[in-house]
Amino acid sequence: MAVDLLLGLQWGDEGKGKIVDVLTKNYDIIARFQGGPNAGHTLEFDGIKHVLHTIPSGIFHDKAINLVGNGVVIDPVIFKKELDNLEKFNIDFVSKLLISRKAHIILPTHRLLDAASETAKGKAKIGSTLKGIGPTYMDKTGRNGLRIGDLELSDWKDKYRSLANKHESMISYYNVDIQYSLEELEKEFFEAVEALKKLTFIDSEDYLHKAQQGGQTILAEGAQGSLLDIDFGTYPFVTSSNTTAAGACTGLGVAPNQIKEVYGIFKAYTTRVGSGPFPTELFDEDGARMAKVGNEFGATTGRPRRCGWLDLVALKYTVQINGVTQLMMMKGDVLSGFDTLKVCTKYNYKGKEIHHLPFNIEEENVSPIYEEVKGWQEDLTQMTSEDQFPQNFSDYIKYIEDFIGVPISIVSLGPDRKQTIIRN
Ligand code: 2SA
Ligand code: MG
Repeated sequence: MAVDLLLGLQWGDEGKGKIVDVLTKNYDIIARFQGGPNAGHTLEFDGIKHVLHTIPSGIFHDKAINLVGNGVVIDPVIFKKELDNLEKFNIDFVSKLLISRKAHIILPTHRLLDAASETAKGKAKIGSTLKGIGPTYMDKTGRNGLRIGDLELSDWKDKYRSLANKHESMISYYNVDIQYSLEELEKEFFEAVEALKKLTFIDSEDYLHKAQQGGQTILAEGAQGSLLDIDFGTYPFVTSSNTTAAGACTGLGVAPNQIKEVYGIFKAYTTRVGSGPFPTELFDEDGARMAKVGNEFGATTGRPRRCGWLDLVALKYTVQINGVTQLMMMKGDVLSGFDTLKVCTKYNYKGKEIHHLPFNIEEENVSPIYEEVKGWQEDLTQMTSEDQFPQNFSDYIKYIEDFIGVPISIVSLGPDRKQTIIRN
């Protein structure tokens, strides 16, 4: 049996959580492969909105197993809060939530280091979510990290202590004013670790291999977006993991030839939260309108998201890198009411027209070249089938499909599960 893969094609917040929730009925296992509590995956059904950070978005379904893969970084404190929240909704997570022993742990001092590094950078800050993501992945690749499986060993606290001590000296190296009480942070951390230990830790690559051999279906769930990928994103304004398709292989132990469908999710416009280049960003009323109608605020930090027109140059790039087989377009409903829409189809790069993302994508080098398409006025949010779409909306979909060369198989017209139109 094959593994299908779902990931974001822009700078995150494309709506991955919602679509995973919609697709979960087709899968036995939902597996998160990278990122950590920097993610905010929003799901809405029965009039209630849920935000997940580390737990896979299939958790609200009765049957599916939800696996946190080895590529994920886990903050026990935030994880416990997520579990407490699920408990309120009577979700029996103990029976259907598994954690890879090889996943790395975010220490309280990782969070402090993230804050110290960002403060020291000043204006050049990444705009990180301050969840300790960068420092935790640094310890992973630096071969110093503490892993979930370590919690099963008797000496894990010694390992914890020596790492935390090292972090404390690194924090003082930054020489910035960070106020904290490590004692309080550690109390919360150790309590949360005990809560986490009630869950099942597994050798997840072996589990997934056997599940596949037994004919089970697996959906790999990505976090953030491809333009935040550590290798292929707008470096250094990126996150610290591979958010692209390759990340599913390393973050779950799934072989490339086992991946079948690659679902790529994008918004009908573009958003970005945090710093970094964004060629189609709008600073005018149009952008403000997208932010307002689209309710564009970070699901983890509450920060306002920057908004702009759809960037097809960037989208084509991420479709290629990921080998996307099906596109899913989100939030087309937010664009209702514009007379014309702009779509970026190439860049002006230092005076030359180019069709790809250059190494140096800073604002001063790159400006978008747009084509205009007709907008539509109708409210799309109540539509239940494609034949109700206004012609100009259908034309917008067709325009994107033709440009990218991949079909759009799902059109989402609102945050609720029900506002989802499957096209094939
Ligand atoms: P980090 O915290 O080290 O991973 O931050 C590095 C950059 O990655 C961006 N990033 C994100 N961008 C969009 N959505 C994310 N998740 C939350 C959400 C973000 C929030 O769903 O809204 O609530 O602010 C996410 N996580 C990381 C981040 O902004 C930095 O640019
Ligand atoms: Mg999000």
